[in-house]
Amino acid sequence: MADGTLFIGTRRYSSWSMRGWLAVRLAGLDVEEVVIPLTGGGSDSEVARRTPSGTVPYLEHNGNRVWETIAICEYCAELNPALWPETLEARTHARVISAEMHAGFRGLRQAMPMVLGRDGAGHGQTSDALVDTARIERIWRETRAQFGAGGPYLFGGTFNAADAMFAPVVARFLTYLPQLGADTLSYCEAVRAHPLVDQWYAQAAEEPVEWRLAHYETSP
Ligand SMILES: N[C@@H](CCC(=O)N[C@@H](CS)C(=O)NCC(=O)O)C(=O)O
Repeated sequence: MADGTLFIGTRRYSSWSMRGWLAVRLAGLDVEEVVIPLTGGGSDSEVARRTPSGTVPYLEHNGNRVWETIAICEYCAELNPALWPETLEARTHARVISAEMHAGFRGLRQAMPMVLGRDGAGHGQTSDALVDTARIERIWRETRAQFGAGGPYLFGGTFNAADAMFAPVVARFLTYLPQLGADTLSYCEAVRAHPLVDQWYAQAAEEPVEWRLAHYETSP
């Protein structure tokens, strides 16, 4: 029997679920997955009924109840410290940029919603989204320059919780194709090729088309 349950939303759309799922899988937790098709929210939605905060991801594990993606990452790192880098300096930076991701980039998130498999080239390039894009490129560039020697990820050869936090941004960049530096593109390719990210995409592609929401498929 599994040690708990991870509640996630439609894989095609749910960027926060993707992050939480990656953290849980990186940590190797044995949990059953429950996918709740997203319907656009509301107090009577299934997500609202089945989770404390009315949001996914939501993790129940060995009696612990964890919501908020950044808290799920921290919980997973308690059980598998390799989710954060080894040195205090790198670990601090990983937490800082993950917190910045968790709290920010609203312009990008609104204009370029995650829609895996959609051809959105050229869409969503509002000025706010492009400001966020530039900031994210800078974070990735500086992080990799300082901590990423010897591997394709933010902190080198190990895909960690910080990469998980930014994986849906990679998905957005690959969908909407804003103008990006060569170093950004090579990071995006590495993240997209990671086996867990690839598994998430493959499972998203198998979701019923009835789960699709016109709002995400056609806008902005
Ligand atoms: N701050 C939350 C945000 C989670 C969130 O907004 N999740 C969306 C799906 S990506 C959600 O559950 N929305 C409610 C719904 O669609 O019913 C976190 O970090 O986990």
